[in-house]
Amino acid sequence: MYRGSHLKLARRSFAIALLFATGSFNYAQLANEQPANHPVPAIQDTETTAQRDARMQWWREARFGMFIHWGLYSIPAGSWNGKRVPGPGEWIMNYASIPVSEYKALASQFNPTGFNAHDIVALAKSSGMKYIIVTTKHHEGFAMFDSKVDPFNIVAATPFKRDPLRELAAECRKQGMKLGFYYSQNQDWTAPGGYATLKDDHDPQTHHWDKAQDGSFDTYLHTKVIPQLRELLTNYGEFPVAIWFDTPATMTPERAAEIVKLLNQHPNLIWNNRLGGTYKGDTETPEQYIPAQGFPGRDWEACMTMNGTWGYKSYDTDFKSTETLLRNLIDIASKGGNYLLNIGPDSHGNVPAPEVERLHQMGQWLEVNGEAIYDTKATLFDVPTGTFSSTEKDKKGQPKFTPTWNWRSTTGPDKIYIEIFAWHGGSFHLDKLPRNVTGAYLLADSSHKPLKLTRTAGALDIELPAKPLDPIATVLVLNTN
Ligand code: FHN
Repeated sequence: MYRGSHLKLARRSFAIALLFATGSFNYAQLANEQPANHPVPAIQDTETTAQRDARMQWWREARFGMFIHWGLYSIPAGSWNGKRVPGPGEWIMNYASIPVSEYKALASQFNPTGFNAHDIVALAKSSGMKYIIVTTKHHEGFAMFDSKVDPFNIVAATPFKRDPLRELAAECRKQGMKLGFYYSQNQDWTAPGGYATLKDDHDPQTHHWDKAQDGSFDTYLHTKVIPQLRELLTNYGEFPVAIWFDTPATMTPERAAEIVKLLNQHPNLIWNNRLGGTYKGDTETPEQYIPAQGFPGRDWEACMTMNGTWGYKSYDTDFKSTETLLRNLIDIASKGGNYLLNIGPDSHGNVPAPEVERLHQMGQWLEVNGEAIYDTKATLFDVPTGTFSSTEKDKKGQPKFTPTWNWRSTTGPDKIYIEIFAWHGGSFHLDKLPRNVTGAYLLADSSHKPLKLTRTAGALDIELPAKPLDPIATVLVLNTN
């Protein structure tokens, strides 16, 4: 029995390590598999549904947020010693096994004078985004804020000397934007004892590639993570409204509980499912994919890049089209989730032009059609949004899901929104109606001219103009009661 459970544990740890190594770790699965008898109960374990609804309200209404990955990795921008390094830009230190002292030396070159908090917040705003989550310390271990705890930070170690978080917080306050902080609690490649994901040329025991990384994880937790989280939670006024943890790996329930004690002191805070140590947090966080059915009964947020990297990579120009990004937003909203879309500013603090361009275009669509996205609920239609392959598997070994892009639907209290991608003109047919429909119009038609309805035995046909009002998605509104 004892031996068996040990074996199970070993197999499980191995599976987790493998999943991390292959980059296909399913945080939600880990969180859901484990019992909720935490050493320290989190707010989520004790609050009532009404309290939870009140806490989550702004987040549920928001639907669209900006992720910002910005750190020292924007200097090498994907190349080291003249060679292109595979993997996302922010992983360059790990992928290229860069020694700690060499990596830390990047700080003395970091002078992003092009950074302008006003412009970034204004960009998020004009794109229709309602909140920002910014990396305050990514796996590289560099604090992008004024930290008294560790001198490896943007104020103490760079010629820039400014605290971008303070500037972002001030602008978010001014422009009415919510601000949350990403913090890599487990991985830290420059602090002794910080965890690192294993790669081929790392020491298989420690996962390290430099002796300077060796040390005690618990010392790192107590001398860097917890004090820095305390700084982040107390130095920026009403912000952060959310904390975004990442790659929980070696966060045991006891370690996570120490962080939860701190989080519990901020009862309105929202935090995700990646703290680790059995804590489920508030939100599921599918990364780079949209689940076929969302996460019924759970709040969730799909985080995605516009190209193939989170942190800036000078040569990654493989940007998704605005059409794809807008479809993603609509698809996610139709499944009751939020879209956290990433930008990766360069080492001067500038946001790459293709990202700005796409965000502006999304904002233009939302300006007209935002009513169909913000503060809506998931679809009421039981219509598949794609097909599962009987032969191909996805990264998690599940049947591969391929979305179809005909239409999606989102729900308001007395309206059903139908976002039509494939416009056939003439008419739109619905077999079954989840609510009684009293009228219809197109959201982009400012006169809201009523559309002709024809009912036949429970089905409904809505007469549509020959051409769509938007080349990507035209929203049909059904008034319902
Ligand atoms: O390793 C990180 C990665 O760099 C990025 O921050 C993403 C964002 O969700 N999270 C991790 C991988 O899951």
